[in-house]
Amino acid sequence: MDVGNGVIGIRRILFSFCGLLLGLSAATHASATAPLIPAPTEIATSTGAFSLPKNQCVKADGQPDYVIHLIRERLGVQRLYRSGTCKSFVLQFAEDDLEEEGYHLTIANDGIVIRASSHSGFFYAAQTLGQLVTRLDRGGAVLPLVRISDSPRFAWRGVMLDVSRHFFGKETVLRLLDEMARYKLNVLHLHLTDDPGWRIEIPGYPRLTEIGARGDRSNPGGGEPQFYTAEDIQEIVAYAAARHIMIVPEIDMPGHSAAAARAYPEFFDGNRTFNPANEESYEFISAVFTEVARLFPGPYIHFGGDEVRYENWASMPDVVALQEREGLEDKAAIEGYFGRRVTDIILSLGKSPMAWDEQVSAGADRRTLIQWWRKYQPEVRDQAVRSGYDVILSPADQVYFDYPQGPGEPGAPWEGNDNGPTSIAKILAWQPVPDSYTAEEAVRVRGVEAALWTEFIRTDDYLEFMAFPRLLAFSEVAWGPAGPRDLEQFNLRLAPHLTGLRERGINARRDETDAFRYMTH
Ligand code: TNX
Repeated sequence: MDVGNGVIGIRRILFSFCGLLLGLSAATHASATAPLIPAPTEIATSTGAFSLPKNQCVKADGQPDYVIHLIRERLGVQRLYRSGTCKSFVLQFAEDDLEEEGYHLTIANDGIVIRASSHSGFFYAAQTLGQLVTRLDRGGAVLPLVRISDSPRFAWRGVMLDVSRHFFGKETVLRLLDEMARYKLNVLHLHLTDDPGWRIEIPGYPRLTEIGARGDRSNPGGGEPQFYTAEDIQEIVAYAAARHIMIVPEIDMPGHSAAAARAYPEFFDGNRTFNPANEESYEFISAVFTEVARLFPGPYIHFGGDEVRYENWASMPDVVALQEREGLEDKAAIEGYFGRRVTDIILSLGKSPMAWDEQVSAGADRRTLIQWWRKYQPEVRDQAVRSGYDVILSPADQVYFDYPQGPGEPGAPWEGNDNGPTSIAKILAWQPVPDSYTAEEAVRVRGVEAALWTEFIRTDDYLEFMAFPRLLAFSEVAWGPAGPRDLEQFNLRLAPHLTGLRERGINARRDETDAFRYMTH
């Protein structure tokens, strides 16, 4: 049974077929009959289809509300029992000894069986099932006959959204979470603060939102404050949790902090960088992280630590005194001191620190999860891995979705956008873990994260245009197995997803002709 033959990303078929699926076709046909994104680890299809009538018994004992909702909505099932009184079931959830997030899904002539060991496994199986529906009408759902065995390559499949440069409200975040869940992405990193705006309320520091939250990159300091209330955050966190998505809050420091500096200049250097010698700076930071830790139940707090402009420190008497007292050699060492104070605060709150890769040379605590972004400095990634940090990979060239998608298309004009636009082809070609890594080094790579920086993105429409369908290609890298990926085969699978995104009101880019609507420079 050579179903894996010639199929990109499909490793091997583990299952022995029990005669249920006769007429097994080569899995290459899966692109036509099962346009799944991300592609599952293993899939075997057979000819024929299964109809799931609306009025049938579905046994879903123990499944949480959201999985029930998925099954109802995407499969049109009306009668659904958490503890069944029916004699037979057309869809069943069964416990199995699989790895966390993994699942087996069988659609045969006599019904559907989902096997998993955890809620997330059942959840991802339900997402896959939703993607398999070829027709949903008054009679119910029609699905292809398949056997799928699937589990993610990376535990961390992230998306970063910058809500400081331009603010995106709760509704936008919830819509993004829905799409992330559909494509099996499981971390939303919110870049909550930066120079243009501070976007979270902190008790005891009202000026952060009264002053720091005003304005954005298009309208510096102006307009009404734009930020998430504590209730907004609680709603976002709960919505994400139902979809197996963790929220990682980022409060960027000691640089990229002009918004906080406008509100509380006494903790800063006269410009946009914290004063590392002022004990009150750490009291402030402690209050901020205490509230962040309260609102975000996830284990991580990201403290930024990127692109620190510390020129002013040299002329500040208290910083010079600190440097002498602590025996700090240079400004990088002062940055390291600041980082250690901050990681101590985060650790004391029972959270794990996370930071951009500049913190490797600043000597961050080894418990800091490092996010590598400077793709022109692969040695920083390697140094991090070899010196015992866990890393998340976000190389600007492959996964910064503020960069253009095609030649001449709109996008951020920053350096880093080398080797052509950040196209689907470029994303699919990305092999996150270098071949040279040993097995121990490779496990340090906890995952990957795409970044939606918003200096030039002001509207939901444009945000969606930049994010979709690139996030779908990204999910192929984040979830799917290692190895070469076939662009043509991906594009075949992508076509119905583009239609679906558009039907859901998402302004996904279809081709280069769409880009002209957004020509801004
Ligand atoms: C670099 S990535 C930045 C961001 C910008 C982004 C634009 C990082 C840690 N810093 O502040 O928004 O490039 O592409």
